[in-house]
Amino acid sequence: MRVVRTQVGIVGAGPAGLLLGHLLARAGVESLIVEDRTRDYIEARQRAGVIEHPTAQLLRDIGAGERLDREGIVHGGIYLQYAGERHHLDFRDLCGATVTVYAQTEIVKDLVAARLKAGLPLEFGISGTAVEELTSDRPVLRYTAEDGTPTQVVCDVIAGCDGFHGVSRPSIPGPLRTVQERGYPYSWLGILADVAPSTDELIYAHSERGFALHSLRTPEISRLYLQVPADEPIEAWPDDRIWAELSRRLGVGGWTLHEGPVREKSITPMRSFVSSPMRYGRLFLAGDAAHIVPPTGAKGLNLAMTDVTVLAEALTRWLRDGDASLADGYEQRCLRRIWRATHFSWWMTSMLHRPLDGDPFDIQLQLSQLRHVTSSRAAATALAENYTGVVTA
Ligand code: RFL
Ligand code: PHB
Repeated sequence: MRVVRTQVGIVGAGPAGLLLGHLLARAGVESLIVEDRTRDYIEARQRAGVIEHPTAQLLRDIGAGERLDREGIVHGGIYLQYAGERHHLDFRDLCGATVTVYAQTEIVKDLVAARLKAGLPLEFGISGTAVEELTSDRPVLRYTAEDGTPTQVVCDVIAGCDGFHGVSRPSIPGPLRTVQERGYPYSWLGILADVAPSTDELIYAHSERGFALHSLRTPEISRLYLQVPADEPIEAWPDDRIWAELSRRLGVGGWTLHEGPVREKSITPMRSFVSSPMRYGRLFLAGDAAHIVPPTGAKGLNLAMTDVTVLAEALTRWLRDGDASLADGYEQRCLRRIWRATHFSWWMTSMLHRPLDGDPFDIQLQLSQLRHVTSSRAAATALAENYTGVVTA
């Protein structure tokens, strides 16, 4: 048995855990990050593609923005499409902000590289993670290291940054936890394709055949999504069916969708989920470990990053300066932003996805809302502020 001592034991090397480790190191607080997947796996896992203005700024401020500034693609708006017409929302004009297309995989690569370069502890491929003695002064993080060594990390605080399926949230006693959630009867089928994007900015399309999204990763790689029923098997979607369906849903007069080899495809269920408390004793939850939003508003990664920004400041005050007040107020400081993103993501999802029963009343409400957003400057500004993250909660 190996016994290690650190100030903050961080479970999970997703964007939340990696950024937290980075912020703590800058403030002189020690941490150890453990991850049950391999480095190759987390650096290739396809997820978010768009980051908010404040998130891009944060990465620059902490010295992790060099490649983001070189390779990130700044978008000044999005297209909203419905009833066969494509409308542009100009975020710069509406709220003076932009978003940046820079994939989560790249943020993870940058933060992993920075941590390893600084010689700070980050272990991949661990198993059997458990967080224990959470209400004592010395919570313990236990796991088996990649080489098979049973390990015990004695911490001042444990940060559960292990995503929706991690072990941290379920370690809070069930009777103390409350969950507020909403399920959706559809999923997203996502593809990554080796073909130049057929659009300069993202297209969110409402159509009679269901929702479709045209996003991108680089000038050579496109990322596209289709609404499919919640329990859809991926085998039902050979590549040519996916391209045909994308063309139908995204098609408007005079525009063509360029097709290319599909590099990867997967189906993601959609859920809104907010769990409370975000703290139990000396365990703090951040990011997807505490809350999930459907991807339609492009909020999840940004929310994870803002949680850990608040958490890093709170833990620094506590562990370095002896003042626990910010740690005590952690959840309260996060909740307004979490609920703003939860509302926005639910609203975008509800406005754009075809109801499974095709209820004409619901569809008319969606079309009315879309007409409103694309014709009223006030309504468009509300969307723009939420999407770019400059909204006040
Ligand atoms: P993550 O990224 O899930 O990281 C958690 C990490 O913990 C590890 N782990 C464990 N490690 C050790 N022991 C255990 N027992 C462990 N259990 C789990 C996991 O392997 C993993 O490495 O959570 P984090 O850091 O909170 O980050 C959250 C974001 O990943 C997520 O919110 C976003 O990807 C959501 N999202 C989007 N967000 C945006 O802001 N903009 C977008 O455009 C956007 N698009 C998306 C998305 C999510 C998607 N999917 C697949 C859910 C598009 C999609 C399709
Ligand atoms: C993505 O590029 O993966 C992406 C973009 C916007 C979203 C969701 C996902 O709303």
